[in-house]
Amino acid sequence: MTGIWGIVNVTPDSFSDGGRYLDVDRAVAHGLALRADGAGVLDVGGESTRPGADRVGDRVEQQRVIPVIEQLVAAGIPVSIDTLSAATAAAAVRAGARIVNDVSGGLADPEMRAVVAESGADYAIGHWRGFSVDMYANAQYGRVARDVASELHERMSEAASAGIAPSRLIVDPGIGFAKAGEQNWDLLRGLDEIMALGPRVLIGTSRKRFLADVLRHDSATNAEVSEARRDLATAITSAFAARAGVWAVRVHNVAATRDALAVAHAWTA
Ligand code: PMM
Repeated sequence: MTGIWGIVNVTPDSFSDGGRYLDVDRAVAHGLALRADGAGVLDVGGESTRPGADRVGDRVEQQRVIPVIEQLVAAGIPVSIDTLSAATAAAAVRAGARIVNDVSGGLADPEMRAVVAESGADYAIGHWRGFSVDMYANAQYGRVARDVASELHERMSEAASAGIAPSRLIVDPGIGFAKAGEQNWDLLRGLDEIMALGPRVLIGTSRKRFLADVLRHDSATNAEVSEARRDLATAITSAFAARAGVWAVRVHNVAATRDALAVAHAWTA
């Protein structure tokens, strides 16, 4: 059965829950609530990857995430650290994180693969073509799913060369990262090509702009698409992803996606 990663963003400016969980206690309480809702892993991040977001620096990032990770680990919860920084990944693993979630797949920080190899943590590698400020400039593809699969394959080889066992890898096609609007749907339609790579597949559609775009086109006004509607869209894409056989989905609203996965599972069981 497809697992659920619950998102704990400890940032003032992330996609959708930015600012709400900056306070350590509130972030921990939010993580515990997501765990109670059915999250198997809590993915803790201290730097937004939102298009156009600024980098924060290791010191601030670690001040945000380490105390939160320590408390969630103390509560017995499997934790992943969402970071582009090798230093933050190392500190997070020392604090008890079991998985390093690197949306850049090792491209952003030259030290990352060595740190992960040494740490013994599992390594989630995303498809990525550059930092948030200019990521849409890189959104050029022949065929999106094929190109993403082949670049992820390169990242897998680089990880293996750095001494990370293939069994520790998780691959993520990086929905929204250097992909504009319709390219995300092309990628999801071609998910089989990502599945064929071999490792466990993680996918994150939660509340992303390409979902809001679909809902906005269906509406008379151009108003902001509510969180509740984006969560419903996320639950639906998560159910389709489960049907395609993905190992886990990364979401903000764990309860909604848990329900969608239960229904998808009842259909396919
Ligand atoms: N997306 C975001 C952040 N981290 N990690 C993985 N593995 N996959 C993703 O798609 C992904 C990620 C951006 O979303 P957020 O700021 O709402 O968490």
